Amino acid sequence: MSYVDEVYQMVVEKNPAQPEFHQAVKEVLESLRVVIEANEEKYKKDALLERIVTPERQLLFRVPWVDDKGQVQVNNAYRVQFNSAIGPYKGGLRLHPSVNLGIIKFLGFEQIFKNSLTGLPIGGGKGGSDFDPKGKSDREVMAFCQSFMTELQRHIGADTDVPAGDIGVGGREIGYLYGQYKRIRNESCGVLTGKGLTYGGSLARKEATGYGLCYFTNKALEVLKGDSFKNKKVIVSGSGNVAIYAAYKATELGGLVIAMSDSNGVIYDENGIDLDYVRELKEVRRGRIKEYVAEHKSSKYLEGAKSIWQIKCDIALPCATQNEIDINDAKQLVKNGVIAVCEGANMPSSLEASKYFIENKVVYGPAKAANAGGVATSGLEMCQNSMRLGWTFEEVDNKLKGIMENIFANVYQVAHECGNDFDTLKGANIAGFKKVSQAMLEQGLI
Ligand code: NDP
Ligand code: 2IT
Repeated sequence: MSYVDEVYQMVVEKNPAQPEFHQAVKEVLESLRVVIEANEEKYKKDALLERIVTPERQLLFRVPWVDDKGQVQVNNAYRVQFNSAIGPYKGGLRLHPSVNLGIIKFLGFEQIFKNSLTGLPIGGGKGGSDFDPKGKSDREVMAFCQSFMTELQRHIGADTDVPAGDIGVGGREIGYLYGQYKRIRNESCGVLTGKGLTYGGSLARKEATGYGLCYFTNKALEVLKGDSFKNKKVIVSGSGNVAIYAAYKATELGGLVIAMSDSNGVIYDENGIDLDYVRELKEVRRGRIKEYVAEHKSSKYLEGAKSIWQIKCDIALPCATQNEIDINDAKQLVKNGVIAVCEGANMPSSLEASKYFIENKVVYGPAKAANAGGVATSGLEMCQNSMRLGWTFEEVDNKLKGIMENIFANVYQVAHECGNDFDTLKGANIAGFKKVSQAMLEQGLI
């Protein structure tokens, strides 16, 4: 058995019942096979792959909090500090009932390579809890966040581990988390990113993942197809932070967003979705996407999140969650003539689906490259916090655009060297791995 296959088998055996983690590891190891096999003995002697698939540290803790009825509730919480070879652990916190250790490990593993691709000195980590913010009062969310941070604060720090948002964690949650960190530690610093603009946040961080996704997509379309967003029909799954700002930027670049969704269903309008309405509905009212159709007579509501992939479009931007596109969805998209599928969410396509896009010469933007604009701008927030200075929206946005175009250039170069310009999956995994593996080897036993 080859070294790559041995390590994959070890991961499956040592991490039972963590299918998303297995999937993320398999994808990366398959891409790396060509690099590893060219120098197998050296990598094996250094146990480099065993080290890279094993988190440096995993924290599991309980979060007790009191609900509005006076009842004590308990949630499970996690922070996986996966790899610090190139900088402090960096990655979001996810609050969703589906969260478990395997999901946090898949996200933390992806983050290592994504953060490497940004070119900034940030390592990989991820955290979260099975707490469900949906339907909770602001006071309940605050009580949870304060209790969560009471434990987490002893493990993080501006130079150690810097969490941020992910599903279920936006400006409100980061505010409560940061406030509690400060009360306990008596420090104002860049320990969290995605902070509010009144207390050290960066302009353009909220927009960054969605904007970055579109900068990446537009560049990839230009290089691989001599095309752009202009006059393209775009579908965007999800209607959260990433989806909303991806939809705005796609529109600004000349596309027409005809469908969006949440976990219950899809809104569809051939004339284009009213994005200001969606933003207000989701960001301010925290409502459901179904409410959109009552006030937009030309739109339709389709039950079930999956139905979005049936809609004919030129560009698909999955921005909801992992494994939202399976092989059948991929086949349907290709059959309907899609020219680009770029991932705002983390691992939204199954491995089979990703390969199908590449085989069919679809412009494919793998998550760890295409959605790196969020964490890259978090890196820019850390930089501004360290300098005790703030940049303008335009300055941050220009840096973000430069970073995304640079990521595409690096990914494309490796894909080209590997003999298939469309194999951005291999391109992203190999380009991300190169820097991390070199940093690990240069620092001895980490
Ligand atoms: P939000 O919580 O703001 O929005 C999540 C959206 O996805 C909602 O519309 C939600 O619908 C939908 N969704 C969540 N879970 C599911 C599910 N199981 N099935 C179907 N739909 C679902 O999160 P974000 O926009 O921040 O994150 C979206 C994706 O982008 C995630 O994969 C995240 O990891 C990734 N990402 C986020 C970054 C960031 O900076 N925030 C950076 C890079 C990647 P509903 O309201 O019904 O739950
Ligand atoms: O998946 C991701 O890259 C994020 N949720 C953002 C992480 C960050 O630290 O900004």
